Amino acid sequence: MDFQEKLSALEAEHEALITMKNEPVYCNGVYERYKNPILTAAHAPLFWRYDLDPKDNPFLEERFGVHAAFNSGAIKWGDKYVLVVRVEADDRKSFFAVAESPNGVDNFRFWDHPVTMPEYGEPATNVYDMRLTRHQDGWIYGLFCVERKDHSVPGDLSAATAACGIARTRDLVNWERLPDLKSKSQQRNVVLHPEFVDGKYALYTRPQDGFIDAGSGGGIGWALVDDITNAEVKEEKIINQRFYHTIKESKNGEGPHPIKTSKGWLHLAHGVRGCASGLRYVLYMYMTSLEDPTKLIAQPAGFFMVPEDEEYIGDVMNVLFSNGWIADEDGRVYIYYASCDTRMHVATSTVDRLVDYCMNTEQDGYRTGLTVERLNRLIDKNLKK
Ligand code: M1P
Repeated sequence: MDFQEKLSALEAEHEALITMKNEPVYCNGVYERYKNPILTAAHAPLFWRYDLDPKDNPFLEERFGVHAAFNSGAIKWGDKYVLVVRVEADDRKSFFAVAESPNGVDNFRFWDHPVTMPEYGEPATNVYDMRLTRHQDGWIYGLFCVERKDHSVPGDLSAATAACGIARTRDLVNWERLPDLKSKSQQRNVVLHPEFVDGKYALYTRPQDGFIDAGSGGGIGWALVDDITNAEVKEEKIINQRFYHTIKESKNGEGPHPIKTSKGWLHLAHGVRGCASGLRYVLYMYMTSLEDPTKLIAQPAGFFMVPEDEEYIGDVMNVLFSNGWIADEDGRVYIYYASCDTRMHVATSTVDRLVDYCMNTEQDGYRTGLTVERLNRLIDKNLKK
């Protein structure tokens, strides 16, 4: 095949992948999963990966490797469903890129250029996991993890620090970088609440002792901030705790910002526990009060979603992670989740079904006897019919 034939074949294959129709495959009453991942490394445009000049690239070799497309923030943008995707290059560095779909479940296409994120302070070694918030103040904020080398342990090549980067935009193209969040501890999974609370910006935080370990950080925290252009965590209250022998024993983290419903704020989060095959990341839900967003009002037992089938396999096995969802005007909810730090998927539900799930699924009793009692209550109710 000559250069043009090879390129035409690649283009046809790429277009077929992008335009592949997606269908719901499974429903447990709470949500539908979909047949195909919605974004993978192979969705990256060919003009990101190949030098398309036959003179400079006669063998049509890949010149820039895109390895993964995962952990995406999400926002409705006009009538489009838009993700700010964590794209990871072959060199392990990730960056943000915007992809849009006309219907939220397939036909996701990357915009031509990745996001050029301005630096703040020491340039980041890596950035990832952006949470998007259309805030009451009129800006769209992106909060994300900024990873830098930890210079205090020069002999340790893996030593790193995690901080919360803050940027804002009005068009998802031009970003104004604000100072990183000041905090006594390292921080990852920081999320901006969409409304002012007591006239202040409100953050979901995740204090952690080290880069990986949450350690003494008790769970998902809450902090009020006077000035988002100089944000500092002064006081932090844990609002969703880790707990022994649960799906969030090792750590947890807020997903996207919560959805406001008539019954309370609806939250999606990830919980992590250790097992023989490493850390297992699953998704779970909880709700907080509208009057007091720090007050837990519902926490269904266990996980909401876990990796299934091919979702188990990837760069970092046994991981589901979500930092983006979209609640449409008609009450439909698009839950964007990644599997194994490799690819993006969608699940769909509605606000009503998710609230019902949270309000009517009993909570964890923290011991097996209470789990059996919970099951027996349901069995007895059904058998009485
Ligand atoms: O590899 C799984 C996840 O590990 C981290 O999650 P957490 O912040 O809870 O420790 C993040 O690096 C996340 O991006 C990744 O998906």
